[in-house]
Amino acid sequence: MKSLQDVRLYCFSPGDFLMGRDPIEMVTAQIKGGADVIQLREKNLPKREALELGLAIRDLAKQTGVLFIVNDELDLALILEADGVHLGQDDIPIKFARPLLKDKIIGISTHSLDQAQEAIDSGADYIGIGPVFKTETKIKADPVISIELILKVKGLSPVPVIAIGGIGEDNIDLLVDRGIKQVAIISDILCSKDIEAKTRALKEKLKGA
Ligand code: 3NM
Repeated sequence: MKSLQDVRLYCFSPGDFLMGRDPIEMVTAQIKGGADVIQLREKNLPKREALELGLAIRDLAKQTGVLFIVNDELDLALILEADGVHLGQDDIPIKFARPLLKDKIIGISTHSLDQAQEAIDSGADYIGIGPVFKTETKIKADPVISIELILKVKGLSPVPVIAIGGIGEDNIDLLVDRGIKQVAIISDILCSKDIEAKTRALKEKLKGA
């Protein structure tokens, strides 16, 4: 299994970007292209369907050594024996999640220095920070943050800091050139016609970072 420190490219289940395609093929393509993490993020799928999809992704991730993280839902993370959970600012606080998740990974979305510091203080295993660029993917996205803020958080964080929001092939170099080499990407990959090639191209850029 990959360690969080080694994660370069953090990827996602199809969510609203399914567009008539096969979700398992979409995840497989990302893994083949070099995804280090797959997060089950299905905000609009009935829970039972999310569970079924999660079981399939969990098995794929286990076979390939990719980390499997469940978005928001502690019960699904436990049932699916995921490697961990990703929590937002409005989800269950880490002090309540930790006793249930024990030594599993807990990641937290943050959008400011204060939130990042709080996540570190509460024992998050990694921090998501964003949005780095404008994004249409997240409903009610927070204001765009600066690259300087990411660098500041990276400087004070003992745990990995993963940049997210509006990142794609057109702007990833702006991050890579500043030494930011752990990123999460949804739409640029999932909207692509050739998901495997897109994932590979992005991963190559991060490997050079
Ligand atoms: N979280 P895309 S931005 C899920 O700012 C998510 O914490 C964000 O999707 C944050 O790569 C975001 O398509 C959406 O912009 C990322």
